[in-house]
Amino acid sequence: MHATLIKAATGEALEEQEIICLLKLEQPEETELLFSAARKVRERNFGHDIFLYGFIYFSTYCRNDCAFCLYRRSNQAGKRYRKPPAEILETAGQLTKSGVHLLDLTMGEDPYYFNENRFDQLLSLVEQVIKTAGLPVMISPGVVSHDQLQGFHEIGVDWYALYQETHNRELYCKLRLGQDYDERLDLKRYAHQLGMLAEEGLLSGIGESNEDICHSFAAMRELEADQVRVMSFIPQVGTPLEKFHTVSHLRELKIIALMRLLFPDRLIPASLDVDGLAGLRQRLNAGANVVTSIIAPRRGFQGVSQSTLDVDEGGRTVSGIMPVLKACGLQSATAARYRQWVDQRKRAYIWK
Ligand code: SAM
Ligand code: MD0
Ligand code: SF4
Repeated sequence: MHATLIKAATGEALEEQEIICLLKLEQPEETELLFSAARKVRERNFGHDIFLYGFIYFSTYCRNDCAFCLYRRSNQAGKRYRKPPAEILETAGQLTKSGVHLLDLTMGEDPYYFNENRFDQLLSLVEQVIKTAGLPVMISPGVVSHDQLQGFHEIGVDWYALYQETHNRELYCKLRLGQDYDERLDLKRYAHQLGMLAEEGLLSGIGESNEDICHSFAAMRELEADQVRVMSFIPQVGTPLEKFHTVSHLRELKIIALMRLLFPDRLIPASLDVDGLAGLRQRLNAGANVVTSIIAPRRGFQGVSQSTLDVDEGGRTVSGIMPVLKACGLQSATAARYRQWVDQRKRAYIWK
């Protein structure tokens, strides 16, 4: 294992068998070696800087029926809301003032906005957020048409987030019911063609094998995803996977560390949406360099997999997470540093 970690830390490619060995580590002394190698690689590429993402889940209506999601169309238990533009803008301002570096505008595939005549309303809303906040923006709207994605690009959206969850087609079909695998993957390639950055993401503990994870790493490499994430599956009330026997979240931590070793200069989130504030430290210690799912408290905005955990208590705010960053020997980057990272990465696509 030592030899594999040294190999990885010096930037040498790992064989599938070596990745699988690392995924199988269970002993704390061993996993700690993996995490500390990942931290070294993060420090070499990003120093002590951590980027912070504000999360605005502005509509929880969705036309899809993903097996894992609280907000799937058929689930009566998911709380539905569609926030009015004024409230979204106000929240964007509040998050910006609090010190986040990016705003992630997320929605279910809300039929209201997906109605062709209303897509312009969505574009103008996002444009207003960009203008008022003056921060880089990510959109997570689900599957849109090429023209619609181009529309987002033209108004100045920097990032397109769209997670495959798995690159095992059979498992994908059981998770994203009735949704085309290739269409979803191709849209991320199209984002790059437009000159936007793309985020790819995985679920862990949802029945995937270690080989599936290796295959996902290869797919992420091929896609040249700019940000790569993994989140432990959290079973949701009222869904077909409500009683699913999931696994320890240690698996997510090992995948984060492996992502850091395999994609040293990319962004890797530590999401507050899995284990809340209590789970932040271990994710940063595994090599993540972005804190995501920072949510404005007491405004009725929700998370995705932990829809309410720590939100109103203020645990998912910039001031709430600062002590954890500090305890890990890390600091919040400057907004200029984040903008610079985004611009430099985007230049790579313009010249392709
Ligand atoms: N509706 C859009 C879509 O699905 O692309 C945007 C929402 S997207 C940010 C929701 C993501 O949260 C999913 O792609 C999945 O990775 C994650 N997620 C949803 N439900 C989850 C759960 N129960 N446990 C863990 N992650 C979950
Ligand atoms: C997060 N709850 O960062 C958010 C969400 C969507 N782009 C991100 C899954 O954890
Ligand atoms: Fe809809 Fe996204 Fe949830 Fe799937 S994951 S049901 S597309 S909100």
